Amino acid sequence: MCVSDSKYQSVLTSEGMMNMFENLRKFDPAVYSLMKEELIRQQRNIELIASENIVSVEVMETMGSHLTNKYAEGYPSKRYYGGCQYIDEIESLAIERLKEVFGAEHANVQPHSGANANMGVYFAVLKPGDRVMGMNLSQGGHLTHGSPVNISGQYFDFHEYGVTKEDGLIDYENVRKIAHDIKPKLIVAGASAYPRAIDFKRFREIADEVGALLMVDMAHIAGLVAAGLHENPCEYAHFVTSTTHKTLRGPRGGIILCKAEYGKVIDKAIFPGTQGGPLEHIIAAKAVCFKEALSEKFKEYQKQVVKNAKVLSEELMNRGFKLLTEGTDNHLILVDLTNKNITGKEAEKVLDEAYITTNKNTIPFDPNGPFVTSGIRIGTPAVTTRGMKEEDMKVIAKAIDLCLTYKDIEKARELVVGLTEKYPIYNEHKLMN
Ligand code: DSN
Repeated sequence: MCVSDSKYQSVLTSEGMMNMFENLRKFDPAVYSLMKEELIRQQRNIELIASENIVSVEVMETMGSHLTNKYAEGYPSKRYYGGCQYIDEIESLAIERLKEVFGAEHANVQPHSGANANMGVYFAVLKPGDRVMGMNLSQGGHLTHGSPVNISGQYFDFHEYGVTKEDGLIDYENVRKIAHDIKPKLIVAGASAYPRAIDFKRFREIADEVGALLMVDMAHIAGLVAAGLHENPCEYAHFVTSTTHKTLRGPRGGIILCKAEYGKVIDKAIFPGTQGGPLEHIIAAKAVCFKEALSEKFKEYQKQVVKNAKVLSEELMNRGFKLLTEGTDNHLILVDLTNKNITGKEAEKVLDEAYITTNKNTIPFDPNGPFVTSGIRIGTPAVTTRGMKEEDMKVIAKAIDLCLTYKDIEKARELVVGLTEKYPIYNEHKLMN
């Protein structure tokens, strides 16, 4: 759908975000105009994808900087290239800030993504064929936690654990039983579609009982952990991996935290083990993100993310939606659509027509496959960054209900546009909120 630019003048005029790209506009109008369309989409839509967020202008400026010009293979003060004196300081600053945010003993800020971070830990401590445990992908886990289509599932002998059919919560007794049966070398905890707090202490107890190492992938909840709203896995896990762009609200990238004794082996596994030159423009933007994460404002933001998710989940349940675990402790909600006579794939499409962006998601024991699914996953990080609060969550729940129950797209769209016009994503180069 083509949207008239005039409705989005605050975003697109001389004061607006696209003004940052004047040189690009002149040189490459094709890329520029697609970037503009995407900005309009982001401004117009309610972003409910639980793994997405909206970075600050400061993070964005740092990413799009001359730091991309520099090769810096190696680590601060141990590089394979000259001219790294300022890059060394930037990367060291990122490392120190990251350690402070999570109270970690050692930090590596070079992984290009969460998948690379996970691969780094596997490469550091496993040999091909070693036994590992990870959460089942269709019950809330992640591709890189041993899915057979991912390198993790093909190179290592992953065994799955999951949630109970009755309440959708992680079945810790079953985790324990599997661990005792197979004696894994590594247990992977963490999820990409699990709405409840994860008991990392219990995972560590199980790992200790069988002599396994524990890795926690906290990508989804990293911002909540940084703000003290979720148990910190660094207290219990030998290795903690994360992305930096979900609740943590930084640039797209990955990180690894670990106990000091594993620092060397982790660093070697990332470079030269699985990556080449680090992305120093992204590492600098990570440093900016970590500075933001240490602020009071960031803690307030994360509290609001959780409050918003709670209100949205209650409102959806009041409107007859079934939610996995009947609610949420964190930033995300998994809606089970089996009582709504619509698949996840159809729901995602219908919501998108009303400018509500979500993703279809399998629910535990899903009768449909991963391309169709019986659920949608929704999250509050991005809408909270825009400044939306509890009252706005009620409007979002109503708009979702209008789409999925009453099929009234027009009315839902009116509600959505009302909200997105009230909360611009960027205004005079400043992120709202
Ligand atoms: N793709 C991410 C998510 O949406 O949860 C995880 O990597």
